[in-house]
Amino acid sequence: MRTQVAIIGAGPAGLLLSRLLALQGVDSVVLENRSREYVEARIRAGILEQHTVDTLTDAGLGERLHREGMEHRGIYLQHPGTRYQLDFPELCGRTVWVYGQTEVTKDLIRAQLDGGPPLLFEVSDVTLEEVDSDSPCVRFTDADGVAQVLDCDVIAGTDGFHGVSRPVVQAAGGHTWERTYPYAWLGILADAAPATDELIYAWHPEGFALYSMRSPSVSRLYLQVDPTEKIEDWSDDRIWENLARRFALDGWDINTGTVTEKSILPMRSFVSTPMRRGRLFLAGDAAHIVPPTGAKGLNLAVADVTLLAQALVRLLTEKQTDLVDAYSDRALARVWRCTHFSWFMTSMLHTSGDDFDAQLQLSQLRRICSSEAAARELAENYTGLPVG
Ligand code: FAS
Ligand code: PHB
Repeated sequence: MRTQVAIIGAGPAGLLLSRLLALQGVDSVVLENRSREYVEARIRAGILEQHTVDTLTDAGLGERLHREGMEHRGIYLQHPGTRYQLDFPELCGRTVWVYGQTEVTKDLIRAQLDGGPPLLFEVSDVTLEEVDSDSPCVRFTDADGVAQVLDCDVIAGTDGFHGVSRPVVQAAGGHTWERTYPYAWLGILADAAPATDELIYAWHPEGFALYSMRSPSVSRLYLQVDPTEKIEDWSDDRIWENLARRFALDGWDINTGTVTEKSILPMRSFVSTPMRRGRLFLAGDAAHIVPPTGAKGLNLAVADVTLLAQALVRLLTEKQTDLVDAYSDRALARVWRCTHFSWFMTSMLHTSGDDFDAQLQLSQLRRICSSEAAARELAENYTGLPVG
């Protein structure tokens, strides 16, 4: 087998990269070790920055997004007795969209299988070879158990945090930073109409809570728990009781409903540099992880592949190396900005049990709710800074 770009991983990063390259006449093959059903069933992000919406729309993937997605003009920040609305258009002229990553992935896969570049599910034994040469290759076993060799010009490592690509880059040297937070998120999907028009990020002495949504009839909610908690110890009633306490506000009630999914998600910040080794380029969670408090993970993956697609088109069609040589530094500038913002939101909103911390957090929240400058800084970062 031969292609110009071998893409490892069919998450949002890999699928969107393949689409963006195809639109510029660069061919690729996407290799995914899970099944289509598994990939499409993963419940993850929910907020799309304007840049992400524009990129998907310009790539011909915006039709269902604009029909079913919900444009949001802001968020609420809450602490006991106060629920304050940030107006994004007023503060920074941008909005965000609520449209689940699950739906983004389904749209990308449907387009890929409808005449797009090859997408092979359920591969195994993926190994990357000759990445320091101009003719790397990927060895793998296909879904029928047949050993394959994919010769290519470039390999894109978009295989997430547990993939095989980052270790190949790190084997030639590099640096990683990691911070594991002393809390986790218990997340639920519920057949319940959201009791709010926009997301609520709530600080509470018992812990953080986030009120999000997927549609006018499906709510997505999270509450801060200890990382050692076991989901089987959390009945639906216990979850709803904790959420109701943390969002409590006079004259307002939470909407409960049937919980259709619940899980506990770890919280970490992770950055790996560089994002390149020879003809192997990393993008998305393969290179970095952010805690979901800033709604950055998926959007950062999209920003990476926007830069990487531009660089690979320039390399493979114009034979110019300037953009691939600059890719890692350009991508990492935004990675660190989003890593800081995600850390900032996480540190401000999650209780540690220390009362001094609590006073600092409440002071920061009151500052944002009373200062246009402080609110604008949050709004600009939350809605996404320009890419590139
Ligand atoms: P992904 O991990 O999505 O995709 C990588 C793909 O590579 C996967 O399909 C995997 O199966 C495949 N793969 C791995 N190893 C392979 C191999 N050896 N060979 C072939 N394929 C291989 N972000 C938010 O903004 N908000 C959230 O609320 C949020 N919640 C999250 C919850 C969870 C449990 C997780 C894990 C992440 C969450 N994220 C959230 C972040 C998430 O949305 C990621 O940022 C996003 O999926 C990044 O996309 P990719 O880089 O494509 O990586
Ligand atoms: C979600 O809807 O899953 C979501 C929204 C905002 C976040 C994190 C997750 O910050």
